[in-house]
Amino acid sequence: MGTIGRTLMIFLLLAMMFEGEVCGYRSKQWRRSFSKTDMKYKPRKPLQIEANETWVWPMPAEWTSGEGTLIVDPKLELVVQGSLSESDVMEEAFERYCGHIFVHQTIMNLRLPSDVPILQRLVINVISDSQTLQLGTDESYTLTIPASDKASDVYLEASNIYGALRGLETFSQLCRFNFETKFVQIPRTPWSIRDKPRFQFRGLLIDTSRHYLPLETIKKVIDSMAYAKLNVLHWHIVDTQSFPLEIPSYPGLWEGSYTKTERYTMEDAANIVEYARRRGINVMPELDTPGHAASWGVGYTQLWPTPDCQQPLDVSSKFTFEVIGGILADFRKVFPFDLMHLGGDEVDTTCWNETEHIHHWLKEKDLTPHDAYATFVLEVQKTARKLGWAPVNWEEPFTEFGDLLSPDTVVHEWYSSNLVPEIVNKGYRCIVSNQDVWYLDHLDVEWELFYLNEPLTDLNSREQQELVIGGEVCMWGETADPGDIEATIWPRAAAAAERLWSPKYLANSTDRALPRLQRFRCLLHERGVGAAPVKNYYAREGPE
Ligand code: CP6
Repeated sequence: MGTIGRTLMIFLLLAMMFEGEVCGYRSKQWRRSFSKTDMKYKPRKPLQIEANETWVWPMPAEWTSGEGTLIVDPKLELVVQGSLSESDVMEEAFERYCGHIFVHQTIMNLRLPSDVPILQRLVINVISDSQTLQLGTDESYTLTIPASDKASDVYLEASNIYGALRGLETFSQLCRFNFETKFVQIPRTPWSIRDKPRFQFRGLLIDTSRHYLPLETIKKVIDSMAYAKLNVLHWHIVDTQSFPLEIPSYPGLWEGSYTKTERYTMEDAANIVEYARRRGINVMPELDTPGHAASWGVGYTQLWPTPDCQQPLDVSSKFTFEVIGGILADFRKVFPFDLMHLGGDEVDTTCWNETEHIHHWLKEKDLTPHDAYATFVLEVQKTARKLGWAPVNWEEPFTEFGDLLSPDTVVHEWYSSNLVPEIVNKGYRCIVSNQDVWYLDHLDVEWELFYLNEPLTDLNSREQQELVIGGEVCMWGETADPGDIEATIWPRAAAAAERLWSPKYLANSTDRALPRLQRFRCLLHERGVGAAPVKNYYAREGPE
């Protein structure tokens, strides 16, 4: 390439960088001074995808589309068929989605053209009346949108309401407001979509200990999870920094909250769980012990080895296990999900050795601090199991004393590379959260790495693969509070959401995903979620 060619290339590259983001504004973060081009209107091309592609995020398992267009009546009606005895979840969801679909259409008595078919009814056929939402609940659905010259019904079929919710999300993403006709339209009809998730566990962790998150913030996070078809909110409620939740059995515990207003009542927790259920999302609570627990001792100092050495919790004291039993029993009343996360990570046993009465106790029982760590975690697991939960632990109990864990344990990988094959080869179920690429608090990790993290890497047999129940992106709270949590989660969590929902062969190219992810980010904005730009935001390299 000659000098002219190279100059042109550089110019083009710079021009692309300055192009910035979509959604109707351009990023100016690298501009230092005024230039003449700033003073002129610069049209921007709309996002483009291939003709056989879909904008729906995450990509459905199977679809076909045509070349027609349908207008959607702003008085779209919901018809629920099948065996539902109570359809309030469906009706409420339909109202929510109408709000999204018709956000530009405040005039309900629009004069619709009389010579073309109009979509007037959304017919939802729900086969089973079960309202149970658990790990493995069927989320599949089929969505049929007729050709422009055919019947006026959209048909959505699912085995239960939760699959129907996923189908409603997909339907809402196909509807677009046309600013010329001022109608909501569905392009490329007819559509036939047959969809189901690749993994049953598609999680997002929030951490209300490092920063308190108001209920409204948590609810908005839940709303946004449903847009990306994520289905487990992993609620890391308590940690060293604060204990914000009320525990009726031990009312002193929330003395460890930051302030008296930065707290959740048990009713709040129940309210969050029900809010999430109505969006097809399970809440998996976490009680992290014996480390990450210093805030417990604000109200009950006897839980600390000593006031100067506050964790791990005192392993030698019966009271410690009474308190844990009380907390778990209280949790059980509001958290119906089958999985209970018991933490068990990052335990430093120095305090146990250095505290006289614990040191004596260890000697007496002939236990090393490491043995005591194992005993502690196993004891808490036993309590959780008695309450009907399958225990989840971070990977350390597996790497430290894996031979002692019973087979119902779910191991949550996060730290060690290449651990997943070891976990499943020992027969344990596994959740993948690789800290290098799925930790949202790592602000410098870009969406492409989130997108390309493949949970089944190096797993060849079906038995191995089926033990990986899914994955989870983690929004640890040290680096984000209500002011920036949405922009820290989105759009990168969406990249992982497509990896966890869509078939692998459809979700393997970031080039292909890019315009679709940019469009999904616009959709988040349209729905009031403050997602960060897809490009350029985290990697602030740019020209000087
Ligand atoms: N808190 C708890 C944390 C982390 C973990 N557990 C954590 C560790 C390392 C990184 C990010 C988060 N903040 N309770 C580890 C599972 Cl890089």
